[in-house]
Amino acid sequence: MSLNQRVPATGQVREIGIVHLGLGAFHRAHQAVYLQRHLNRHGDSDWGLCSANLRSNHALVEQLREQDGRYHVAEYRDREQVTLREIGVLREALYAGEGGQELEQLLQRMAAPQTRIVTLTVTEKGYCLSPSSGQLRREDPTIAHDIAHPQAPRSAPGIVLEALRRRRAAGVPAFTVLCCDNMPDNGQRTRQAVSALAALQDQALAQWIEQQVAFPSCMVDRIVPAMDEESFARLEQQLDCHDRAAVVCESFSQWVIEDHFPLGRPDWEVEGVQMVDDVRPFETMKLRMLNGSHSLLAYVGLLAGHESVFEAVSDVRLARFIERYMSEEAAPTLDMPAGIDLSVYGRDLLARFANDSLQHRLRQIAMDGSQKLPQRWLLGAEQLLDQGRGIDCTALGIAAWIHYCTQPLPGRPAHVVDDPLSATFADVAGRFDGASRVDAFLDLQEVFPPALSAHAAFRDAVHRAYAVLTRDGVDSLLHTFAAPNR
Ligand code: CS2
Repeated sequence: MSLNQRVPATGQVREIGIVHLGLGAFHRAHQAVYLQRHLNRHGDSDWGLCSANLRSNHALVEQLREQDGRYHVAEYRDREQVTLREIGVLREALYAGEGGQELEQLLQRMAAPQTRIVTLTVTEKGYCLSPSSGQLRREDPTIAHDIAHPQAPRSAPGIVLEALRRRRAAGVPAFTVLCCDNMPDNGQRTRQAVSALAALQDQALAQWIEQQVAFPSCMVDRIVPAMDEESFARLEQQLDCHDRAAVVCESFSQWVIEDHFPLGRPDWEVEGVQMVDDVRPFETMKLRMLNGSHSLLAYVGLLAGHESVFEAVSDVRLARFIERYMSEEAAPTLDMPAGIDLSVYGRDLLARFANDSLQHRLRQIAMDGSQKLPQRWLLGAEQLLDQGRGIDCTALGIAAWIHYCTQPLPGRPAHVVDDPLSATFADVAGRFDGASRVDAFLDLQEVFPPALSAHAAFRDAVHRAYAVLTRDGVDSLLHTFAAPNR
């Protein structure tokens, strides 16, 4: 390891100004890094962080407390160049998953006047919205619980709502809610979740939220694989970093935020954050080009026998396939501000995917497909069909997803399908086979928007891909995509 650099955490946090829900690897390697850089630059700051986990990872919270909230982020440009950054801006770590005292502590922290921003990375499913329509899923057990017990909420929208209720009751102005999950119009979606839940409980509160709470949207980007024993061992051996709360990520990082923070915000732009009026073009670009490619690599790559993103893009056939998807099925659906060249963006993405110092597991990306597919593939596919264009790459992706959700991978034992709809998938797999299985999937209204589901050319393309996939295997399909004169 030749060119490595260490950046210690300096500066003094005066108070906690931001509460974050979802203390996962992504938050620690993205938002916390921007706040630490802000603190290092200014020497002191009112933008200290309190971060909480709502359901998973109690052990991480305990670990962080033992370390007084300090941990390291290893940013890999490649195998040779890594920056090891110390983070000290996280002043409080909470585990609110079991209700009780820590949930109360979290709610009090959110209700405190010093808290001016609440950020979230609770994954797509954490908002309890239907992935295809964006409407609140009232039948979701967590939402049902929060309707019955609004003051001891379990869902992210329920917690935000209870904190806002307390602020309103105490005459404290509303904090700004900043969603940092990979959803289209993510601010608007979060507003929808919180407002719909409020409307079921208290009309006056719902109205106050409508008028007083800002929900700016933002686009976040950094590849941060889940940590495993191999990554910890590498940190110890290569960087002498013995830290069980450490995170490994790529050196690239991007954050584009809609500039609407009524109670103020850190001067993020100094740290390279793009503050804009309308984040939608950036968000759609990232969801369809980066995340869309990721999901294709996950389902098609796993079928082709690969384990990681790096391994998958090193397979020339898959690299070609992704290039085609980006140029023929993602880029034509995007309308970008001047100065953004999508072919350069696409090339850079492939170079990022080829970073061999990250062990980004395809199985991690394959999780929660039902929540991810609409924004990554399906909204774009609708647009392409309207323009009379083909959707072959997307159709292969959907066929591979159906395969992944219903059958073991070739030559492998059965795997766990980690998805809120896994029971539905198992039921479909038990009752239908072949073309009728494809029909049952395409009829899932939670995932497929009605117009797309009813589109004959769409259904045909997926049926064709699935038939070839099950008859001839993934290799034969990838071969067609890699052919130069296709
Ligand atoms: C990935 C994302 O797991 C996934 O579904 O596509 O986590 C991706 O790595 C990030 O959005 C990159 O910014």
